[in-house]
Amino acid sequence: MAFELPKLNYEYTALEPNIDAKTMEIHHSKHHNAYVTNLNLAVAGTDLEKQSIEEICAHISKHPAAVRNNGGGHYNHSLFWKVITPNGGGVPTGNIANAINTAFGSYEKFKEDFTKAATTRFGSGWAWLVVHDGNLVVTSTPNQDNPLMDIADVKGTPLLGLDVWEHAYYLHYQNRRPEYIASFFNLINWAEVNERFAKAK
Ligand code: MN3
Repeated sequence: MAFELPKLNYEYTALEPNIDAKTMEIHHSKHHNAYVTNLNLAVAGTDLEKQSIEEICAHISKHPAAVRNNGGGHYNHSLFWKVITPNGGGVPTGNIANAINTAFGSYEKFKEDFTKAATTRFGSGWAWLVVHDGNLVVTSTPNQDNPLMDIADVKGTPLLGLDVWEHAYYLHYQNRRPEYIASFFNLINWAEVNERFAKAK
């Protein structure tokens, strides 16, 4: 198979109480798994089988909707599992801390902007911190789109992404998306974000 469901670096229970074990299990083993299965079906027998998911996203306007939806779903979730971690959160460290201060004025202002992007994304989608033309920018995308895609309003290299589909929080938080977003800041893996930032520059 061209694409595979990545293993998590932690147990489904490890992000409690911020994200409950049942949500993690269903989100990873059912939702993400379905994006991988359907992406593989959509690319089977085409030259997309040999492309990386990043390359596929970069030219997404040329591909069928099944590739856009499931390819985006695979890329987005693969990033999401890595940018959250048990014992994560707190203020950023390393180069990303300075870059956030330069771009947003302070970590608190970044948090406010990111929270607003995640809260106001109507329906299903994602909030992002990206490198766009050398600058850090907060943006959001609908459905399983992402800033790597040539159709994105704000294009860039994703450093941090938050899934705000109801399947990401509804079991525990029901309609309380803002509480789920607040909990995300307890989980951010700043070491991972720094690694992505170093490669994006
Ligand atoms: Mn999801």
